[in-house]
This record gives sequence, structure tokens and C-alpha cells, in this order.
Amino acid sequence: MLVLTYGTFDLFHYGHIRLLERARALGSSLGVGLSTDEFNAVKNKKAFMSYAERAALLSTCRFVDFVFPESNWEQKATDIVHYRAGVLVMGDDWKGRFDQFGNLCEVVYLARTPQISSTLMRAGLRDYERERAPEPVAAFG
Ligand code: C2G
Repeated sequence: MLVLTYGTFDLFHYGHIRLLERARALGSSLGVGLSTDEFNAVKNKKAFMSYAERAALLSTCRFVDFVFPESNWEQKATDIVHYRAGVLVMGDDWKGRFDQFGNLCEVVYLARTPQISSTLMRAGLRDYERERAPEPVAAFG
């Protein structure tokens, strides 16, 4: 049975991997609707990595069988029917938000992995660079 999930998956991290692993375990294959750069703008999200980069990373993940573009909120219904998905999985930060697809397939919300997110990683990388930045050379004069 096919499982579907959706997201931006920017700066691919173990929170994403744990979600994908548990989603995949609910069926026999997993498709990921990957938010396009344009749809991220609709979601008020600016991904660090392009759609192509995020798709390339996701495709290396052994829990993912295929990746397709997520361009809008509404396509989940047509995707579920088109791919004959048996389960829609999302992290529980979305709990309740996709129950309307319960008439097409099972909707499962999985616990989000704490203390990791693309936002935290960006902030952490900024701090890391700041700590490593060379001491400014004192201006002469
Ligand atoms: N996630 C998680 N644990 C984290 C971070 C993310 O379980 N520490 C899950 C999210 O709950 C989501 C998936 O990983 O199910 C992808 O997360 P994002 O890339 O942040 O996706 P999001 O912006 O929530 O987009 O139509 C649905 C949207 O496209 C979801």
C-alpha cells in the first residue's frame, strides 16, 4: 500500500528522516509531495535549498520511493486518488489540518521530532560561522 507525505524538507535532517522512516513503515512504498519554491512562497517559507537540490537529497533516502512536486494545498485529494494512496502521513504539528482527506484514505499524524528543524539549523550554522569568522584586522591610522 502506498503512503503519501508532503513537505519542504529543507536542509534535510534527522527529524525529516525519522518522519519518512515511520511513514514508510505504514505501507509498502512512500511518495513525497515536495513543496516547489513557488509553493513555499505561498506557505511563507523561504527554503535555503532549491527544489532540485531538495528533491535530489530526498531521492537518496532509502525510505522514499518517489518524489513529485507539491504546488498547492488542494492537490492532495487528486494525488491520493491518482496514486491510489492508502495513507496520508504528516507530522503532528499539522494535527487535524488534513482530516478532510479521511474520506479518501487513512490520515495519520506522527509525533514531530523535538529540538531539530531547518530553522534551528540555519540559526546554528550562522552562530558557527560567526564563531569561526577571523578576528577583524585593526584598522591603522
Ligand atoms: N518534521 C518532523 N520533525 C521535525 C521537523 C519536521 O517530524 N523536527 C516533519 C513535519 O511535521 C512534516 C515533515 O517533517 O510532516 C516535513 O516538514 P517541513 O519540511 O517543515 O514541511 P512543512 O513546511 O510542514 O510542509 O502540505 C503540507 C506542507 O507542505 C508541509
